[in-house]
Amino acid sequence: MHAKTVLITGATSGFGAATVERFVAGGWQVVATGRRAERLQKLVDRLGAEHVHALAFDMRDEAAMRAAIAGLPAAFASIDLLVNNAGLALGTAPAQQADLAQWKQMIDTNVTALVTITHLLLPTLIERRGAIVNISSIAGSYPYKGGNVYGGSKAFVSQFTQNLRTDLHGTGVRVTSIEPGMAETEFTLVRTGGNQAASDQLYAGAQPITAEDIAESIWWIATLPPHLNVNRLEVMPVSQSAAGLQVHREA
Ligand code: NDP
Ligand code: 8X3
Repeated sequence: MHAKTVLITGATSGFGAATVERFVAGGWQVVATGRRAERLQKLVDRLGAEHVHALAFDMRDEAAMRAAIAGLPAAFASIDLLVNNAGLALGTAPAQQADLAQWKQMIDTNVTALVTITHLLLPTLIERRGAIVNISSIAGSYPYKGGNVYGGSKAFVSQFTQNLRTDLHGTGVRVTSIEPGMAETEFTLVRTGGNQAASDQLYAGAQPITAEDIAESIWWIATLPPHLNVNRLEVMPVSQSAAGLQVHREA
């Protein structure tokens, strides 16, 4: 039996990098994507070029994405699983103070690029009765201050996942949305424009989800018997829970 192949977007850090490790450990072929080519190369050097193939491109560049996937060597070209993980939050300001360019970058990455690569790989995934795991977020279900477009983009990912599932009815393709809560990765560093102190402060004492926790969840979903589909998986650290509604009163 041939090894299965997974394409993981956003494999240069956090959930994506941990997922590369998990699937190589499980005997899969891995296509690892991201912008930071040197980080991808380190994965290839450590895990072996026979197991990991690096594709460095910006997810927002559709031509680069198409060229990279069209150029996959035969040993990595038959994708059984697409893990749509690349994504980001930018800024924590309320909508009325937010930067429009940051909003557009989140939509371009979290929404437009995700649907583009999904559309591109759907024929292969259908042919192989494969699977798609989309990394959404609790931010798509629970509003919080400063979540504005990030949360909106993740609500799209969650609903797109369920709509895909309906459209793919009868194809055997499995589709899952994973919706994690607070997880310690480079996420907050990126969101705050490189503020390590803010990142450390957010996670301090909270025992957040780890990248390995999410990688293990993806592995579990991918290796369930083929008649089972996890539609959505919401995961939080025990230290995190919903905090309710707010009321503004005129003075
Ligand atoms: P990281 O910042 O550690 O990883 C994000 C990954 O996305 C990086 O590999 C980055 O690669 C890639 N990426 C971002 N923009 C682009 C782009 N334009 N082109 C290609 N790749 C891109 O964060 P996480 O691991 O935490 O995030 C992974 C996913 O999980 C995201 O979708 C995020 O929204 C989601 N999530 C995170 C949570 C958390 O609390 N950490 C909770 C819930 C969901 P590079 O910069 O090299 O291009
Ligand atoms: C990341 C989780 O709660 O910081 O998607 O938005 S949260």
